[in-house]
Amino acid sequence: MKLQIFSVLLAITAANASKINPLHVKRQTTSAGTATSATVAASSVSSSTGTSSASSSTTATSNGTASGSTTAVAAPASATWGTSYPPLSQISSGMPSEVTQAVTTTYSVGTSPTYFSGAEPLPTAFVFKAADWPAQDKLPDTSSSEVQEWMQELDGWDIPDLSPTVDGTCVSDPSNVANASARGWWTCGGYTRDTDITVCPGKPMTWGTSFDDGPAFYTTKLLHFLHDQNIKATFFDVGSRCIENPNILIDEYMSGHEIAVHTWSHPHLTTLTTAEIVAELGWTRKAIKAIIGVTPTTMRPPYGDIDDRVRAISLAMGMIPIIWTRTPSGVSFDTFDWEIPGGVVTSEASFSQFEGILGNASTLDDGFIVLEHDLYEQTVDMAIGYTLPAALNHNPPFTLEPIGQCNGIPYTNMYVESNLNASFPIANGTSDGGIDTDGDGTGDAKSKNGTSSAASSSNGSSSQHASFSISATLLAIVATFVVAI
Ligand SMILES: *[C@@H]1O[C@H](CO)[C@@H](O)[C@H](O)[C@H]1NC(C)=O
Ligand SMILES: *[C@@H]1O[C@H](CO)[C@@H](O)[C@H](O)[C@H]1NC(C)=O
Ligand SMILES: *[C@@H]1O[C@H](CO)[C@@H](O)[C@H](O)[C@H]1NC(C)=O
Ligand SMILES: *[C@@H]1O[C@H](CO)[C@@H](O)[C@H](O)[C@H]1NC(C)=O
Ligand SMILES: *[C@@H]1O[C@H](CO)[C@@H](O)[C@H](O)[C@H]1NC(C)=O
Ligand SMILES: *[C@@H]1O[C@H](CO)[C@@H](O)[C@H](O)[C@H]1NC(C)=O
Ligand SMILES: CC(=O)N[C@H]1CO[C@H](CO)[C@@H](O)[C@@H]1O
Repeated sequence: MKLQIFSVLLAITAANASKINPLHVKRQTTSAGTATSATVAASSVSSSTGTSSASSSTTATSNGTASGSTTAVAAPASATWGTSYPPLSQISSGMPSEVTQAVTTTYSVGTSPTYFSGAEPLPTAFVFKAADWPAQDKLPDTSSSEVQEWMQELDGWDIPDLSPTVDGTCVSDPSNVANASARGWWTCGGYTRDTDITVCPGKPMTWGTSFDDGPAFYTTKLLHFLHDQNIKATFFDVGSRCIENPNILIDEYMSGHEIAVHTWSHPHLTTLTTAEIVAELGWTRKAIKAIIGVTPTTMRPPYGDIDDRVRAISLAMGMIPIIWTRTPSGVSFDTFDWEIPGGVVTSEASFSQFEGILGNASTLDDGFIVLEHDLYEQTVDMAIGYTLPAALNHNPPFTLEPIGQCNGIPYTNMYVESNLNASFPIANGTSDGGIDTDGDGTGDAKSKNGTSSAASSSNGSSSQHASFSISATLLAIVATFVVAI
């Protein structure tokens, strides 16, 4: 609780002081359409109007396709890339940007990862064609044939008929907040279900390490650091970023990091219709498959915004939701690193938050999961310079593992193509043999033979959000800002 109040105060103060819009708008617009620029002003606040995402969507130019190979022409590697970082006090919204570096390792088409068996070879080099994909950083059209096809994956599932939340936050939605426990809404009260992954069970002092919102320009800096330290992590990748930076996604995957889905345009999923949620997850899954040849079996809802409807949709599509740890006393393991680039939280405050997380983590019987990001230079510098070293140098030290691994999920199960476990990600139960995802005490049916065994229709919540727009999202985000996730 203290943690939340602290961040709320910080957020209010900073938002009032600077009139800077929240990061989450910027976070999905900064890199869109600027893929050709070697140096990126990670803190260009001018994009915070929320309109640039729309205009930039046609300019994504990530091809990176040297013939027969999947590697872009790399800038010469600097000796300090991944090892140098600014003093803590200089990690801020206005910090000068370091020149970015492309991936330096070439992975030929047809190469397979060597760290697990049954891995698919890398597919034909990804070539971005605008016509193949929805506009970046916008809700994909739900009437496309792709989305209609993916909707059929919900057949046989008991998708709870919950109306979308107002904006995915607690402040503007009193009636859904009152029902938050019943609908298993994590955002307001931290409600989880047994199907959620939120810790590393039975592995105290183990940090299930992850980074959200890439692959992006400074991800390569983080990858260098992780490589040097022999750390593997889980990357929750945004579809709009994947098609922009395919070689960075390949580098993540081939380097032994786990790849998971983090939606196409980073919305609050509980606000969306069922078809919109399917579209957000489906297009991201498709982008990852197109680039690295495998389909993730795990996902993270942006902002942790999940309820029983989002859960059931995600599981029906074969993806287990992963959030981050919240202690019984309500301390959410969010570093607020994502608020540094917008000038809302200082690097010192974020790091102090992280030290509190490590302190709390030391008392837990389970390992833990923390929210951190690789989208911005600031967040990468915080990771390589401060948070990761703090955990490694802690006495006693923490063990850092990817989240699947710390949950006993082998690499093979992290991807549909190599997964041989019929009960994973969820048992194909009969009408009462599945796992209870909605908390009603009965199993939620999944009929893999295509026969719908559940009563509810697969497209139950189809009321159209016809008026959904970027500006509506922006307003929602501004409204939420004080409720920091
Ligand atoms: C993408 O490919 C086109 C055509 O081959 C080329 O003109 C353009 O420079 C490439 N962009 C990048 C970022 O590689
Ligand atoms: C509250 O949640 C329950 C369980 O998901 C649901 O059946 C019910 O319709 C919800 N009530 C309201 C008012 O949203
Ligand atoms: C847990 O986190 C809270 C909030 O950051 C902090 O006040 C508290 O000191 C932490 N507990 C430990 C044992 O570090
Ligand atoms: C298959 O997955 C289920 C569900 O996660 C798990 O309980 C079981 O141990 C797995 N079996 C094997 C052989 O890995
Ligand atoms: C398909 O699965 C359902 C539920 O599990 C079952 O009732 C039905 O008999 C199955 N149909 C076929 C053709 O196997
Ligand atoms: C949605 O439901 C309607 C009416 O039940 C049905 O006609 C339609 O085919 C369904 N669409 C999908 C994608 O399942
Ligand atoms: C739990 C359950 O019903 N598992 C079934 C999943 O499907 C396979 C193949 O159809 C069955 O053999 C399992 O019994």
